[in-house]
Amino acid sequence: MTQQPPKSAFSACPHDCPSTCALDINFDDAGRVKRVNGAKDNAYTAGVVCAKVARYAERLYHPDRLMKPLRRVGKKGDGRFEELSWDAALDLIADKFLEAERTFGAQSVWPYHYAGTMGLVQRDSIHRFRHAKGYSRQFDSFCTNMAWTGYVAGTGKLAGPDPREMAVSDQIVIWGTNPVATQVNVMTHAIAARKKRGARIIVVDVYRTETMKQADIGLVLKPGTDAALACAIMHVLFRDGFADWDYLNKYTDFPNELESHLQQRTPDWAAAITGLPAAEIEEVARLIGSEKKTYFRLGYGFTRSRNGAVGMHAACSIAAVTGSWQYEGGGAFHNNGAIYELNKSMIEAPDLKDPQTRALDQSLIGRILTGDEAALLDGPPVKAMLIQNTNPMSVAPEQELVRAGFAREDLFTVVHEQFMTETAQMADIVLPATQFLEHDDIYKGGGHQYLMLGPKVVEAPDGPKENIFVINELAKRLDSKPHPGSDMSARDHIDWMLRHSGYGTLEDLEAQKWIDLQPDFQTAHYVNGFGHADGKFHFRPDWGRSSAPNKPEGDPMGPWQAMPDLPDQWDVVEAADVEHPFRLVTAPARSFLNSSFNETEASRKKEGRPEVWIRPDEAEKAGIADGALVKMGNRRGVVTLHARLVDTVAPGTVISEGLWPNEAFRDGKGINTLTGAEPVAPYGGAAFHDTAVWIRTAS
Ligand SMILES: Nc1nc2c(c(=O)[nH]1)N[C@H]1C(S)=C(S)[C@@H](COP(=O)(O)OP(=O)(O)OC[C@H]3O[C@@H](n4cnc5c(=O)[nH]c(N)nc54)[C@H](O)[C@@H]3O)O[C@H]1N2
Ligand SMILES: Nc1nc2c(c(=O)[nH]1)N[C@H]1C(S)=C(S)[C@@H](COP(=O)(O)OP(=O)(O)OC[C@H]3O[C@@H](n4cnc5c(=O)[nH]c(N)nc54)[C@H](O)[C@@H]3O)O[C@H]1N2
Ligand code: SF4
Ligand SMILES: [Mo]
Repeated sequence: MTQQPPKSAFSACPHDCPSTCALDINFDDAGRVKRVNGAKDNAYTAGVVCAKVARYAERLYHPDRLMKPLRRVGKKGDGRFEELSWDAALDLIADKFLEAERTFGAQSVWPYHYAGTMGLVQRDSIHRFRHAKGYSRQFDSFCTNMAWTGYVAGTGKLAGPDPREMAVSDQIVIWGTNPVATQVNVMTHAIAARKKRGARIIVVDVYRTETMKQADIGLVLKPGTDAALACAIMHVLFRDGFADWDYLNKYTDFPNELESHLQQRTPDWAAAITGLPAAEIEEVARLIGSEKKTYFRLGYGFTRSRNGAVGMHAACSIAAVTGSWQYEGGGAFHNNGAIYELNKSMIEAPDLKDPQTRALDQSLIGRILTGDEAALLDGPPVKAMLIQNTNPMSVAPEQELVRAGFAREDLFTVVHEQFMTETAQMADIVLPATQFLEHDDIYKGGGHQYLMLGPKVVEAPDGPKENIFVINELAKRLDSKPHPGSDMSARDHIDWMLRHSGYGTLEDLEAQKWIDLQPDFQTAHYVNGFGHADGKFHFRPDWGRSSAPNKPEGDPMGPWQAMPDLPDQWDVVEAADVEHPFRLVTAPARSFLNSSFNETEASRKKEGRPEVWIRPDEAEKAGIADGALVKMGNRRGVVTLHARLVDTVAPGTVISEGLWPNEAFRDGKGINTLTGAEPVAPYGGAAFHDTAVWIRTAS
């Protein structure tokens, strides 16, 4: 009797998105994945996923998927490869890594990874590999540093009110995030609150996004001025009697100092900085003051600036002034990272980690590969790399340097990938990777509170292998320090981690699909005190000494000593000047996820072409016509793309949505040619939305 293929199966979305949706995978009669839906029985996903994942079959069965290991035969980057067997590829990689180690020391090998999959096993096993060999470590700085640091500076902990409570709020402030594009489920719960309770939705962004179009009130401010807005809002709250003094006295550190400090931070003061009318600031402050059940949903976007940590901390402070933390449907949420408390020691092998080994900053990859001694932390050059789950030739800042670095003939690069990305094109060896439906893993939601199983639901084609296979096979060939985790399958790892974290077993999770780890109300709302030792919310952060989750060992970075003591506008952004009159924000595109999905036809069609959006009055002054091909540049480089005139952008600001393939640009250079990599204070991070540029019609 032949077995009938299943009609559906559950999984979890592996992509780098706070929503981490619970998925319901539908198959056709031949057992091929057909349509991906959101799981209806998961309270956060609530049956909704984004369009790009709904049509996952396009990515899974894409004709351009990598299927065989490849070896470079042409010059670096010219795209000529020949096939070789897995064994031959792994042996060759081992030879080259050992050679680099012999000649330049183990730290000349730099395993480099990021969050193309958020699976804890497939993403993080690379740490076990690096620690077992003493290879260079990586300081993660692409994404979360300023946001997490700023939030934790206030709360003392990276966790907040149950994200589903948005649905019982009377007012939701969506600040510096564009959830319609970047985390669709926020909208599900916000719209539910509006439908059921008439909740008001307020959105703060630097242009009129799709999210703002759905809001009752939209504030379009200049990039990097969020702290000024937050300060003026708090000024009004104190001035007009909206501050909850009982709460402030019990739960916060320096409320009186904050009140007097804010006396000069009037709506007029903020209007001049943000470009918002003072009356609009007054009105929003009054609404926030009069509605106790105000839920602040604070995103990443507004923290991708040189003053981003300060901006996050200031926005987060508003909820402490009104005391909205006390109420169901109130408080400020950013990410729930701290609630999971997982024992990942079998995956990551921290016992093998040597703290003396350097941790190279992932955003500085361009400088590192081109031999910048400061970026190399005065250690040996990087001679060999294993890259998994990331596409630095597109997503990393300072692309001119990144390109020059990867073009080095003396750099041996291995890229384990699903597609022939720009980074894979620069590789010496390309290894084909499975997609999430073809391997087992486990995921935690940043924007919610579930720990979720993402089991393998289809067989991989012959060729692609999962990350942990590459990690464990290389460990064997490289004479690594032994570690029990290096002989375990993904399922073994999941089971071990669950058991050692007090969350049952893999078998239990297979039956349950996910575990709801939402702390109780008292904990999530900090009713028993905030996460700092004194139990208070800190208006006066210990910048430079605080225990931010991304805090590296060693000293804080950037001009951290100049950070303001109390919430304030901090003028350290890359300001416009006569040569660079515009401020560029490289916001995400709805149909791409970072550089993922930019290989799918449907996503490219929806997005159109690489563009820069400019206000008509400002374009006219610069002599730029709607639809014109323009050059946009600064000291880091120049890109060529089309201009579109829109009146929905903040003054002096231009927007370029999405990480398009580099080849979609006229001169083959992607948007990160223009962005800078220097670490933001106090714990690093790349200021992707903080770039001064000039724009001219291309001749
Ligand atoms: N469709 C899609 N979804 C994604 C991604 C994607 O690329 N595409 N990326 C994923 C990843 S890795 C992450 S980390 C999350 C991030 O998701 P978000 O938290 O939404 O952060 P960003 O995507 O960086 O930017 C969000 C918004 O911030 C705005 N912004 C930029 N500068 C400022 C500012 O100074 N002030 C204010 N108020 N707003 C500002 C931008 O215009 C943008 O609309 O999204 C994930 N989801
Ligand atoms: N200009 C600009 N640049 C940005 C941003 C921005 O807003 N503007 N956002 C930044 C942010 S927030 C982030 S997080 C980074 C993200 O940057 P990346 O982490 O590089 O994310 P992706 O571009 O999605 O690339 C992930 C790659 O991993 C591959 N992949 C997926 N799953 C697997 C797997 O299981 N195994 C292997 N081996 N490979 C896999 C995918 O095919 C894809 O090519 O980009 C940053 N860059
Ligand atoms: S919204 Fe985010 S988590 Fe959900 S399916 Fe889309 S990419 Fe995945
Ligand atoms: Mo990110």
